[in-house]
Amino acid sequence: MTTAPRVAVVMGSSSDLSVMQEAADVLAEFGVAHEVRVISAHRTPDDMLAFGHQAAGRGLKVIIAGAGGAAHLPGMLASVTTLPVVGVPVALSTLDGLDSLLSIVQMPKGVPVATVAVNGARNAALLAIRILATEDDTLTATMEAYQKDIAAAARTQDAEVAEGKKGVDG
Ligand code: RP5
Repeated sequence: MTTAPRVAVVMGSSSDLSVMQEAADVLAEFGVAHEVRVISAHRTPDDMLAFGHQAAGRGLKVIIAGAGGAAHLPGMLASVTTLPVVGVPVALSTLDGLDSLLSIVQMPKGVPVATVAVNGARNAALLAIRILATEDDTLTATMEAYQKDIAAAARTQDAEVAEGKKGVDG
């Protein structure tokens, strides 16, 4: 039996996958059932609207939406669902992702998209997991363990730099 996805990772093009795969990888690490889809606000607008309208009814709890350039996918999904939408601005080969960032973050009042950093797919997944963890004690415990791990890694860096084991040359 397959578990119904709780998070959807959607993107405007398969060219976004190199960035968005990290979100899927983090969800897998945390054992969160998810689906990964390519749905374009501009090329398949009817599919996008159908996906957004059906998302909550299908049992999804959070949508992570990544897009680049004229990045309308996260905002348009947010306009047709009550689910939280986390937007990932994907950097294209021009403009360094600033175009994507501004397209996603500058939403009008009433239609929120929680926008992470340019190419910030990892944090998008971690935010989705935190949202799920508010009603899932197991996920909360896994998140606490993850936070301890990154704290330990930072303290290791501190010790290495303080002891002079690591300099600017690595
Ligand atoms: C956006 O256009 C996609 O999210 C992608 O970041 C960008 C370019 O898409 P391709 O032309 O590479 O398919 O809608």
